[in-house]
Amino acid sequence: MASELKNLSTFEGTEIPNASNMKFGIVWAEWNHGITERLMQGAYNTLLHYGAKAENIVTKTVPGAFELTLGAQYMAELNQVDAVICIGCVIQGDTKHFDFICDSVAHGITQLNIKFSIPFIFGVLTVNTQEQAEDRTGGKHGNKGDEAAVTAIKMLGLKESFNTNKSKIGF
Ligand code: DLZ
Repeated sequence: MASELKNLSTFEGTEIPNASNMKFGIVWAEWNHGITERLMQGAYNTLLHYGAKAENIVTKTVPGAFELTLGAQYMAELNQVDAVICIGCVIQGDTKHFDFICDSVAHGITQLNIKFSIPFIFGVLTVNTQEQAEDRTGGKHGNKGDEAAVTAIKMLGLKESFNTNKSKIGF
């Protein structure tokens, strides 16, 4: 994620593979809908921008960030996607809910990466204020949905690079 002084959504100096033969799932949370919809749109449009076909992008909603893990698992099991982008926004409140939800979804998505061996991207804002969320959904820090999409494409490019450079001595 971008630091306070950086907008990583410009992708300067990075090579981004063509996504025309890649299939993506986007699972996004309904909580903080105004924010998550912008993240989802950013991710969706960025996938198209790098060549993904609309028919190869499946989107589904879940109630809140806590449900992203299971929603993403369903997406991987039932939709034969190459990568899943998980989108949510958790805003700090007065209780400990924030910590439990953030820990749970970060841990859950990490486990999915390992279990399925496909990229599950952590496109979840964990912010203190609504303003910080706005800054990261088309504001001064870009759109983190765009970054999540580029991360998914890059991880699939990485996977493909291993397929095309297989060891000649059989490992
Ligand atoms: C309950 C809750 C709270 C307090 N805050 C958020 C939030 O900021 N962002 C979010 O995506 N979801 C929140 N939720 C809902 C939980 O993620 C979950 O949907 C419920 O606890 C039901 O399991």
